[in-house]
Amino acid sequence: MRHLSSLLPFLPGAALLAGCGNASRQEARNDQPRKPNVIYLIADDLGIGDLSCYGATKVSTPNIDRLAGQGMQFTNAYATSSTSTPSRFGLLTGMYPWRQQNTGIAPGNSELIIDTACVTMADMFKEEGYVTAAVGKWHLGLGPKGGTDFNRRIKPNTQDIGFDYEYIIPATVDRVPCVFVENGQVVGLDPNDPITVSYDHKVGNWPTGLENPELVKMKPSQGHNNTIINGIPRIGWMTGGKSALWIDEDIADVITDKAKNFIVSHKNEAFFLYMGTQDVHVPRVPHPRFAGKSGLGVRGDVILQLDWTVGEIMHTLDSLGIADNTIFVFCSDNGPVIDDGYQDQARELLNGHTPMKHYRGGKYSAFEAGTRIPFIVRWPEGIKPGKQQALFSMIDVYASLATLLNHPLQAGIAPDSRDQLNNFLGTDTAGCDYIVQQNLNNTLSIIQGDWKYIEPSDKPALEYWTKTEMGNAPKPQLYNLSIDPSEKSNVAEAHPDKVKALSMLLEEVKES
Ligand code: NG6
Ligand code: CA
Repeated sequence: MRHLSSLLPFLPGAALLAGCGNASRQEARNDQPRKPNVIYLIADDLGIGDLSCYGATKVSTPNIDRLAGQGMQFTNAYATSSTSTPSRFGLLTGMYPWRQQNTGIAPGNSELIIDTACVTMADMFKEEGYVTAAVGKWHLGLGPKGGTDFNRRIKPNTQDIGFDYEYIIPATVDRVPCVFVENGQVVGLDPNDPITVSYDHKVGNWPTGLENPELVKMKPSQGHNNTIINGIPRIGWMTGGKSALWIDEDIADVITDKAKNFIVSHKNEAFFLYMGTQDVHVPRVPHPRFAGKSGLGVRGDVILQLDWTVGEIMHTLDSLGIADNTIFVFCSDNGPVIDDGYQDQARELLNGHTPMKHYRGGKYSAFEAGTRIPFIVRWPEGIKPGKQQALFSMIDVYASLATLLNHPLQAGIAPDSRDQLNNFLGTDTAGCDYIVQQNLNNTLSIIQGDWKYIEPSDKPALEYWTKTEMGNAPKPQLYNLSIDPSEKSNVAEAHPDKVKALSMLLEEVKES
């Protein structure tokens, strides 16, 4: 383990002094150097318009608002990708997901798609002496090539890529198997009732949404008609593992509890907690204490549930007296979607709520609502509260935190992640030179300054199920986001030089 004194220059006293001018506080810190804890909480499919701190008026998120009020709230932050698996892959590996095959939306029995030889962000924290955990939605696969065997200790798991502890939902809550995995073992599994999972054909004789629609309590609108678990038809077929099945209403409570327990158990050590909530992904199943509380139907209710989760984590930090020295990042993995496959009345009950704000597209899309995300960083000891309007991408979190920890990244590690520490802390308002995003069809776009270029694509203009505008078009697209944030007018023909410069820059990034 490194000597703590080597971290001193990286506790951002210098950056802070300019902001708050509190020299005595800084000296006090220097007397007791401690590595900051890091909590990275990634919500699922949460839109930039879903939080009151980002202007939502139909739903109130007081805990996330408090986090934003006490931290740096980004208004121009992006995920690398408009779906979950690639977005999370980019964050944890620091490599653009489109550089690797098999980084699309992973089935529930996918192999671990991060190579165990890869030095992940969690590995970096471990090397720095942190204790690390992954809790909640995972969606990066588990087990060897050929798929996951849920009936024995699953290897490799997150513990082979830098996490000391895991308590995870293997994929998404709409994909089988509907079980938690703790340190490689399915929680509560009866060995006499082994689990079988398939994504190509029916296994076992449990009812499916297709054959027994009368048994479902939440009807599908698209897909989602395979095995019924807890009255909800899922993607994929499973049988067995009855005693291990989760209860959808309790998932937020279970994973919040696991996260809190991890924090409490490691309050005296530096820790890194990566937490993925299932909220607000479909199926949206709030606990009864949130059901009906938002007035916007279940989608609104699970936003309240998510806000509660954030509040619970914050209260835990407060009660342990460790909030000041904890970097708490809150964001979404991709943009919002309203009907994502179940008839949950999300659209009918919107009541004027705008998850996408005024941005075009949504989850899956190359347009802004696909990847523009809420992004908040609170660190009372290191960040003066404010709004950060600079361009920022999640791909840069890894290298930025490496700089914070004074952790050298060897060549080839986190290859696409750039040090944007001052951007991350809000002291550099110039932001990154450019950022690159990916849609569901691997169409790439690049933003530099006010300009956004979307490369030509022959893929469909609308996503098949959700009818989301994908941003795919056979001709190059160019938008000036400063005057046209809703990407209404493609000005590529009027600015051939811009198109050329940005397409060349994008090609350079691809080839680098
Ligand atoms: C889609 C699913 C959608 C969701 C998504 C993954 C259908 C019709 N749609 O294929 O419901 O599960 O995959 O979402 O099956 S993500 O946020 O995890 O990337
Ligand atoms: Ca997602």
